[in-house]
Amino acid sequence: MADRSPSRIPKSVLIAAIGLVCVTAVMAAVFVDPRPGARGDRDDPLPTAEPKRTELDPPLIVEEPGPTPEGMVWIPGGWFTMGDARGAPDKHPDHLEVVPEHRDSLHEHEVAVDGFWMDKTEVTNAQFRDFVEATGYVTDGERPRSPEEFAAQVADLSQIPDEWLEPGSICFNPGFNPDKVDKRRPGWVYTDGIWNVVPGANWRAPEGEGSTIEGREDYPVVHVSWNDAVAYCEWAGKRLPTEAEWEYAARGGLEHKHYPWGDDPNPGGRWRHNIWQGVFPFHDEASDGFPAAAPVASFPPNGYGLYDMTGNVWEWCHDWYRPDYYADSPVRNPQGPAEGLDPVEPYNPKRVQRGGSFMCSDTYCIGYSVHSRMKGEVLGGMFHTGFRCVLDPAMRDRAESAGEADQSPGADSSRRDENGDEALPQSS
Ligand SMILES: [Ca+2]
Ligand SMILES: [Ca+2]
Repeated sequence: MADRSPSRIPKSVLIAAIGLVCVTAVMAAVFVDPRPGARGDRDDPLPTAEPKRTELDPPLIVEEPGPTPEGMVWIPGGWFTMGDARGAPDKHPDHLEVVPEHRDSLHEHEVAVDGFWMDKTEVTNAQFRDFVEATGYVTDGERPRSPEEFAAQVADLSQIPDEWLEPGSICFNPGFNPDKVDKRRPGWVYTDGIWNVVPGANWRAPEGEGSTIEGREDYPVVHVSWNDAVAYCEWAGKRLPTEAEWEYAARGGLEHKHYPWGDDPNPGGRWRHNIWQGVFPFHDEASDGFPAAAPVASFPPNGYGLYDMTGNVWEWCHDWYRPDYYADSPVRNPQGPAEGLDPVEPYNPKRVQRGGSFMCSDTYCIGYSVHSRMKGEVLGGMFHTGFRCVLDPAMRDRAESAGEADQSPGADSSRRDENGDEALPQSS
């Protein structure tokens, strides 16, 4: 069923797909940013953020408060400028029109983040397999859907095609017809056969039935929904990073740079992350050595010792997505808005994703800047979407005080608030 007509793919699923690869002019037509200068004219950039870094009470957590957990690094707390008024570094002059999420991140603002530990790498297939074997967890892509799960997206549930309800996930369709791709037409990436829902595709079978993760144990796990990622984090005694934590960590201690290492996309002619070289979606030159996902840590780490913060696979964040969040977010430990709002699908709230993937090219998506924002449907996994976890000192303190009786992974249920969301550092 890999040749399924794109028009039969659930719209919400497709939007999740496109959101990850790049978004369309259709979206830009729907969402017009009201902020002065927000259209991103390179001759009229937004002003950079005024320094507003003050002493905080209590002071930011900077020093590592205990031993470093295995597989993680300590990210010392500090201030940083979130966003980048320069916009994404690309070869696509209209990218702000076709990828409206990039417009959000033009709004530079000063943010303070308390220190935390972060996984050095994206969560791997081997790590996720340990979780599944220990818990029997079934991912969203592996289970049948009920029609009611589409209630927010479809007016008449009786009209839902049967295949929408089958287990499966979204993959790139290498067999798409390039003659039918018309980039001048709004919405081309939705409907030109570039993506397919592949029955049987899931984290165990990334390319669908018959494929396997055998031999790919150190590759990032993919086809995981936001819910799947949160379930793993809970089992591991960790949580997803907030969007601010993710960007702060991705910058590796640098300020006002596009990439974790600086502003040069490939210093000395050597690629430093796994993206798409060439014109998307027609030809990936793979001059970084990888035409698809790469084993984690195949490229040098950033200044904090983190690998693949940009490129390889997209990474889920804790936060709900709203395009206007940067304009009025807390200064310290922002945790995202209380509710998600995707202006393209206001009935279908999304969570934030960061870092771009091996499918992102400088001719279209540019999701691999440290400041680029993206969104994804909570239940939707994809073949280029994964995650990594963080742990903060308060979580570990709680786990240690509660863990005298039970130190098994996932024993710290005290991290959840009354809404079932993870308890995060104090925001102000
Ligand atoms: Ca590549
Ligand atoms: Ca990544």
